[in-house]
Amino acid sequence: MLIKRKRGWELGENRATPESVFLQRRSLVKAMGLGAAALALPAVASAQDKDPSAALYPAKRNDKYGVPTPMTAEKLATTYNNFYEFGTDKSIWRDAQKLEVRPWTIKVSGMVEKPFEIGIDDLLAKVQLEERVYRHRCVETWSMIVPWSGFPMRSLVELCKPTSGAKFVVMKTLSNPKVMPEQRDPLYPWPYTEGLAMDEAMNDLTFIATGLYGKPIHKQNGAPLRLVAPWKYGFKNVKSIVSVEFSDKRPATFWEKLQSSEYGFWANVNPQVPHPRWSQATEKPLGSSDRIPTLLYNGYGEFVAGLYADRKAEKLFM
Ligand SMILES: Nc1nc2c(c(=O)[nH]1)N[C@H]1C(S)=C(S)[C@@H](COP(=O)(O)O)O[C@H]1N2
Ligand SMILES: [Mo]
Repeated sequence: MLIKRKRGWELGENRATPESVFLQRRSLVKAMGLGAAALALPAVASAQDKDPSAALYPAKRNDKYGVPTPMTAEKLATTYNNFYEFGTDKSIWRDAQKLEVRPWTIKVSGMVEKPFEIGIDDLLAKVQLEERVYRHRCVETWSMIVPWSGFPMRSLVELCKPTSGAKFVVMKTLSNPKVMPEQRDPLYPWPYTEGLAMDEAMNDLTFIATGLYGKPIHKQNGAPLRLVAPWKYGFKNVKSIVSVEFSDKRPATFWEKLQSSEYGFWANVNPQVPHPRWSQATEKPLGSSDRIPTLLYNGYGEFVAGLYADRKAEKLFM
């Protein structure tokens, strides 16, 4: 049986604004007697260039779902991250460079015609890449607007050939405690697991990101592939996926296992439904000092509200 440790509050660290993080880092750098150059991102650019899929980017932009503005600076979106496998604070981007993203195999299992494995580059060769600029709303109340590259989740589902009884798709992050030190902490329900109902997975908006800012996706953002469901709180967007499983049962997800009273399966963004410990009415865009109103379904209601018409009895917004 799973031992639960009440650590849900760690995902509620909304006091650590990006500004304060940057200010702290700047004073640290100053204290160490280093110049502004130490704040630059030395390793990241070369990791992008060395990626074997680099030539596939940038992909053609699809503006069908809007092009929200203002775009978050790449430096902010790639240095302020949630990736608990590498640590519980926001500054894990440097440690995440240890993640090896080749070879990378995705295992397809469960209720499918035939289970199989596929390498990331074989998968990339089977899909049509495009760029989409999406809003991202973390449950902790920070938000960003970034250009993902990738392909519709629907293309992945079709490739997997689920059987008619499949109702949910369950996705998991790589297990590798050597590289991801927090995975040695047995009180977390590793590996990070998320899921979508089948109709959510097949929705036009649901995206698998393999690129970011016109390049292969950064390791800290979930290379080589991560989920992007922009109408849901950010924790649904499972990173560095190695397993895609189809099931007739709703999975228990990572945060739900840790703290089900605060983090549920559906997790749709709704400014009217507060988190038990803070309001969700407004959000703080990364790099901005002003709060802005949060929108129902993070502004994507026209594309996704219909998914929930027959699910009113569920806890849709937590
Ligand atoms: N495997 C894994 N996926 C994860 C997380 C995580 O800790 N581990 N954090 C989630 C949360 S809470 C958010 S807000 C987003 C953050 O994505 P970003 O770092 O690319 O902005 O990733 C989500 N996916
Ligand atoms: Mo989040």
